[in-house]
Amino acid sequence: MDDKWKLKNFERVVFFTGAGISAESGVPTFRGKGGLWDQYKPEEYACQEAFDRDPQAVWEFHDKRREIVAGCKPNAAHHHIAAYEKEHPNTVVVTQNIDGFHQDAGTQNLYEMHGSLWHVRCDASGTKKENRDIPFPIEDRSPAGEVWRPDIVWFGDYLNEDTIQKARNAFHASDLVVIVGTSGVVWPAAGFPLEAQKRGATLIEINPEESDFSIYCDLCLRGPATQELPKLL
Ligand code: BJW
Repeated sequence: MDDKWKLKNFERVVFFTGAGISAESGVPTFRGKGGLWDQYKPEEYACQEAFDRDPQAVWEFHDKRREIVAGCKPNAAHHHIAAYEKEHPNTVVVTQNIDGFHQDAGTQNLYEMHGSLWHVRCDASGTKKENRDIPFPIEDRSPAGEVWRPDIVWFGDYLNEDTIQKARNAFHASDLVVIVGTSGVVWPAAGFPLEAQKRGATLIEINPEESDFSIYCDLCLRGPATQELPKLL
């Protein structure tokens, strides 16, 4: 690979990550063969309407996911990113993942665009708290007497405005976006690397498969994140 693509040639790097970065940890992705959406319909498990209709079923789905994630750990790709950030504090990680692996690996400058599997919230009382119980005690009630819901951005949910603004600022200030393990089909998240590119940033993709980003990228590294990421260091 040409030396010009190495991270050392850039000043402000944003890593934009998706489910693929955690695939080698053993966490299933959403789309493609063996993806979560093959087995579970998002309209039954990943939207507010489903939760209002049957919170128990939605919580059971999230309990299973908590169990899977709790049984896995960050992999070399998460650790490489955290180590790079330690050396280059300008670095920002924007993730669509809810597993918490970037924090576990030691990443500090992190925006979780789609929330966290380990937080719950109640919109009626405007409260939010960390919770790691498996299964989640659904009988617990929020200060407003409501069932707590996972603090995850489901389909049709608005993303947290503060998180979005901070993530957008990081993309706009970046000169390199490394896109790792995302299909790029979910919006508005998918728009951010493209906004960065319009402002002059280079885009590098790491993904064994083509994604919706591939045609826009300056370089595509076709392979698993744990193998391809070290090539940029
Ligand atoms: C590897 C690998 C290895 C494998 N190494 N790589 C504009 C246009 C079209 C639609 C919309 C639009 N604006 C809004 C929408 C609607 C919707 C949307 O985007 N729909 C599209 C799917 C068509 N967006 C929303 O609803 C968003 N809200 C919103 O816009 O609010 C405003 C609004 C409100 C009302 C009306 C209209 C607007 C919210 C989106 C929330 C997404 N949430 C989810 C699920 C959370 C629930 C849960 O987890 O339980 O977030 S969906 C799911 O997809 C999850 C992910 O974060 C997200 C992205 O997936 P990701 O990470 O890319 O994973 P995969 O599986 O797709 O891809 C994995 C990749 O890894 C693959 O490419 C593999 O090849 C690769 N890979 N191994 C490296 N080892």
